[in-house]
Amino acid sequence: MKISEIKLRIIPDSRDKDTLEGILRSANLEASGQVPSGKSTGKTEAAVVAPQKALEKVNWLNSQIKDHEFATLEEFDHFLISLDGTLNKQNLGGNTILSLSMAFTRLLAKQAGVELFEMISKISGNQVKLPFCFFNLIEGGVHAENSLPFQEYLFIPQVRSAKESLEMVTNTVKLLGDKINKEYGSKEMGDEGGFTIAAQDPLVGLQVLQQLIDQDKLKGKIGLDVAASVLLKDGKYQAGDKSLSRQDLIDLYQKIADEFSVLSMEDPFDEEDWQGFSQLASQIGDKIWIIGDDLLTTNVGRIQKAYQEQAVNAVLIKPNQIGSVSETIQAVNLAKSYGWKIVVSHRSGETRDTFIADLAVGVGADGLKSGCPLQKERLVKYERLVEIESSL
Ligand code: 2PG
Ligand code: MG
Repeated sequence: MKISEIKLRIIPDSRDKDTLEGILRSANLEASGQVPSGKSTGKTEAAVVAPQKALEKVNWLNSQIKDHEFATLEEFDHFLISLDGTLNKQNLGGNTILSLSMAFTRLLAKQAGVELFEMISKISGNQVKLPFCFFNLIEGGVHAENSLPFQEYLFIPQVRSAKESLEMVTNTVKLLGDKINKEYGSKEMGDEGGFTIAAQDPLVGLQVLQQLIDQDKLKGKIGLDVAASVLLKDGKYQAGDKSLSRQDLIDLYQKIADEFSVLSMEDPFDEEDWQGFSQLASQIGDKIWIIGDDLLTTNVGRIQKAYQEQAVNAVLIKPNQIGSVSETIQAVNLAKSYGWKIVVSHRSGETRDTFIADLAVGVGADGLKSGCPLQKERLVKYERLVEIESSL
């Protein structure tokens, strides 16, 4: 495929911050991709270039790309990656490259007359599968002021139907909001549209969700994203008013695993605390998904290291952490070869692009984490899953 024109546009994200939309034209086809941005970011993520700076490179990009023929997504991505010429994509920005890489994947689907998820399934060599929905209902950490120390309390319906999962949560969020308001007087929402709770004890978020599960108002399990990198200060983890050592945290997680219906724990330790991850994985990894996010940054090198260290049994996949679709797929396939669970994820600053829903289905992921459906940017991804489900 030849690209006749590259365009970049600045659009607002869910936090009203500028982000990029990349648009590609090939003959009479056009496709685009919008990129999100994170707040609790891993240190080894691809660089983000200011959208205004990215726009200044469009003419140059157009001059470089004309006359090139791309047979595959990988060829297209490698072309941009080599134009960038740095290890962390700091010249063009992972955001610029990813927006164009998403657009190119959509062009391939359009050209072949297939759905995006079908194209991703073909490119990645994986069978299409519907993921579990990871709904972020209660927020804390850096995504919510005056709330719990852990970043996300997720509810995961244990049904492989996006339609049923979304209905269950939509029918219960009002009840949850009223309960939190009555018991804790918290009214604010977090960055991803979830509720906040003005309390210091990290167990409170778990207790609230567990009560709804015990009353049969919610049918499923709980997931946690501790996002522990932001908790580590001077060698100790600051969880609310408590200062915890690695061993204290391991004991806390053991208690949580024993007392609550927990399916997954994401980033339970700092991104360089490999020992914490390995100890926890050997202690409770046989029954809990230990998910690496900031730890792994969708990066094959870090995923390999985590395998050697036996640090996790699951990976969070965020395309903008690595900055292209083909590298994202490589990360998924490597993690799959280790037998790990795959959870595709949005970022805390999101757009209305639904690419990750197709990605999750196309690579056959086990989960899709897209925040709380009360916020439009999050809802559209779950709705896209429902649409895909009804087409299968
Ligand atoms: C996370 C994400 C998304 P952020 O930590 O998993 O929920 O947050 O995009 O801020 O890194
Ligand atoms: Mg995370």
